Amino acid sequence: MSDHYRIYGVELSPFSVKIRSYFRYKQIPHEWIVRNSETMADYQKYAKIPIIPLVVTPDEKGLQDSTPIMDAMEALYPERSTHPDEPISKFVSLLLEEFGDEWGNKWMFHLRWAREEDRLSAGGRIAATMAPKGNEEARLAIRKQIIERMTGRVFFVGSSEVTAPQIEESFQEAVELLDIHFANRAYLFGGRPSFADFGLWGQIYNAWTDPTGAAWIESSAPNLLDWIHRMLWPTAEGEFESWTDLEATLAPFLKSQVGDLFCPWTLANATAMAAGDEEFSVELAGKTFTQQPQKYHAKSLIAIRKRYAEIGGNGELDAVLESAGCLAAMRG
Ligand SMILES: N[C@@H](CCC(=O)N[C@@H](CS)C(=O)NCC(=O)O)C(=O)O
Repeated sequence: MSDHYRIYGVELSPFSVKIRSYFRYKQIPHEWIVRNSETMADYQKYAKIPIIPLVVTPDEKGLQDSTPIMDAMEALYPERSTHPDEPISKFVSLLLEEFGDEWGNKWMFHLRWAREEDRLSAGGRIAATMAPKGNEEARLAIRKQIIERMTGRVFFVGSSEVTAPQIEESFQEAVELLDIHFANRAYLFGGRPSFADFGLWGQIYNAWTDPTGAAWIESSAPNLLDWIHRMLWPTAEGEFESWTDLEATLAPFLKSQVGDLFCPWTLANATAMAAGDEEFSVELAGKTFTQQPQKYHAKSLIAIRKRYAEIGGNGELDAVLESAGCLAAMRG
């Protein structure tokens, strides 16, 4: 039995850095292990599916899937809770975490692989962690392979010539709204990080490590940039704020991103999955968004609905979700 957790991940994996930041904030003893050719055999001993992050517990159990990992750790390490006490904020935080993982991942994936300079940057950095040290030829060959594989996969997250402007507008609007929200607070729900911070940050931080995402954020969003830096090593700087204090600047983000885009998208995705459709189209803020269904999202929609159902009726929360356009999706 070891005395610490092991996190297998890579810097360019948004879900991996999400979990690393969470462990750092919770002060859970852990070791960050880059998954590469040297550590692959160990990784494979514990990973049930070929995704990162993989957390190996002190008693040698492999855990995967970032949200259930945080749930499990939150139960074991309740100190420095990452759930606001107040019910509205608590649920909105869970919903924003789900949004970050699922819609935020479209921003990140699209921005990383849509343009040549971003591909070369990300492909080059991934190749550098995989190629033998000092072997430039091997690095370039791996970079080429990665870029070919990943650009062939962008349609998995709905990125195409048609949806590119929609994904980019969503990202730019999110950057603008979050920058306003962070003008006078350290984290999304006040003075300490919540589930929502970890979910959104993994994606936005990764987008910021790429040239296009960095240029867009750094040219216009200094408060968001501070949060990106802060979330690498998050600390408690104060208490959670009440929803009444957060609402003025967080509700517009909830409506324009979650209510107007993510909720109708995830509902259409679930319907298409259930019908076995190969492709679906949905109107998002007046524009048609077309992609093939994504299996995992149908599963995570069920999980967030379960969290909503567990609350068992809260009129104030329902009013917030209704005015943001999110209530119908949570009720199913
Ligand atoms: N739902 C999973 C998603 C994890 C995921 O998609 N990980 C990506 C990297 S960010 C992955 O492992 N892709 C395959 C690979 O890199 O081998 C979670 O929350 O952990």
